[in-house]
Amino acid sequence: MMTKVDRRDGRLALAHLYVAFIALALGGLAGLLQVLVRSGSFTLPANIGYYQVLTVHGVLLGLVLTTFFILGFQHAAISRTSGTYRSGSRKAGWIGFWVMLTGTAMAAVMILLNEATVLYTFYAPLQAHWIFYLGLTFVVVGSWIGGGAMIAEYIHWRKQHPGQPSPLLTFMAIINTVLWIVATLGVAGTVLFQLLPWSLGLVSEVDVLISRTLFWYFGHPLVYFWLLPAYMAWYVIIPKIIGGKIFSDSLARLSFILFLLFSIPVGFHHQLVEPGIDASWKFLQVVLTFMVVIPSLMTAFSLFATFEMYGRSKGATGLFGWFKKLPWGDARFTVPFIGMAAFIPAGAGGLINASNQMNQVVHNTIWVTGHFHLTLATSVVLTFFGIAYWLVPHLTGRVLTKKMNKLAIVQAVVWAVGMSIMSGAMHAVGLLGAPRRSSFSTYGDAPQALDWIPYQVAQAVGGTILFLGIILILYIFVNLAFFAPKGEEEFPIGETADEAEKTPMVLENWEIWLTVLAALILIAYTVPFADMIQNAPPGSKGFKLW
Ligand code: CU1
Repeated sequence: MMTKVDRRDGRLALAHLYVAFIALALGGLAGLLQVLVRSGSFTLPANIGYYQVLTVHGVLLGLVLTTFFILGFQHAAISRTSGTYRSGSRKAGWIGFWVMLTGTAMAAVMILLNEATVLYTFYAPLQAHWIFYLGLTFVVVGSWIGGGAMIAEYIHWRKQHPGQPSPLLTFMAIINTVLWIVATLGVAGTVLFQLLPWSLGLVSEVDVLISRTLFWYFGHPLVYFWLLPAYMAWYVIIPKIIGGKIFSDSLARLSFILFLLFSIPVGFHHQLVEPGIDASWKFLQVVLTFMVVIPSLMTAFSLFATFEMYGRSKGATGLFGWFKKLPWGDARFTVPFIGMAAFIPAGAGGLINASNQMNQVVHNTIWVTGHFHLTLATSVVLTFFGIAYWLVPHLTGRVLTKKMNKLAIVQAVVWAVGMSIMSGAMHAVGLLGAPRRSSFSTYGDAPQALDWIPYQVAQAVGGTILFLGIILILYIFVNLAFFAPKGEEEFPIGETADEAEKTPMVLENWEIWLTVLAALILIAYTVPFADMIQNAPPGSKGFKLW
């Protein structure tokens, strides 16, 4: 196995990371503007609209930062664990990158021109300029090309090593790529067959229920697409950083397979209050949603087993003695660990959102925003930062200095404090009924609005602290990319514990898992989707192709 990512593959990965961090800078600024507006004491200059800024923030951070970072990380991870890319795959990786970047630029220009102020979920009947939808299509297609390169390298490795399980990190990246490709079929469907023709004026109506259903077929697995790379770091990289071992290769693979199976056929839990979907289908999908508890608990168990095994090997005694033995001074561990800790309240909130009854309380309130600022904007993003602290210098041939390491830990603490305040306030005022996505100017006359003000101010305080955190991470990123001293930074890959069972090959049998996946999707969606088409409201032509 290579211990260093090939220079040429490294450049491909780095290109993705540069775009991701530029998106973080601009999207973070947009986030700051939003909380300031919501505090009620700030107005946007130059006729910039609140919802426009909201769109910039959501698209840049939710879609651009994540997709580019993840593809860059996965390219590097596959090259590191399965060997240097063949030139065809690397070329495909670059084509994918440029297609995605072109699409991003198209969408960004339209958002900046205020021609695509449709939020990052771009639900109909909000309508954007067709160039925005075409740009999104480019982003998705580009990601398929990049993902195709990853799959090609994986297939090549399997052919070269018959009968052997693939490297764990490669396997995980491939699961995430498959999840992404299957999930994006939904968003590609609504964009290509509904939103794009509609924005071009080729059709006069869009069936909103169908477009939302296709969106959420994609939207829920989207969050797992964000989460799984963080899990890759927790399962495979953190054990090596702390000097321990991966608890079980098989358990890690099985949990990733379960995440793939249970993240896609569940989009209805975002549509629980929507008419036009029979309650029994919503019930089935909610049950499938809750299945995700199984791999989640497997993951938590596995990670803490690694921590405990390591601590005990260092002589820790008692129930929690191992906790003190962990390398708290190492940003590569501590930053993702804070992310992991945030996942405990984040997961609990997710159970509330997905529960039909409790969802009624929080639906479309700013609680939901608070929720995904714990999941995506804390657990995932802090883990991504933790990855960047070794990945960027590894790829640029530099090192993470003691000083930057310390600053990275400060950054994570600033982030945790800012997010606790902002997300905490969002959760709390959401329970009081404050709507998500709205600004004070739109609900200021509501009788409850006055009660919400202190929470909006708290959001602004937390958001401002978070913006400070963004300045810190950008400073560290630029240092690691361009200024840190030259040297060798390790790309850590954990080894499996000696006591772990041998990995059974059934875990790598794609025929089985893809069949189960297809069956689950068909069971969960065929009948309700057919219902939507047959019972499309008069005047709506439903899904144009049908
Ligand atoms: Cu969801």
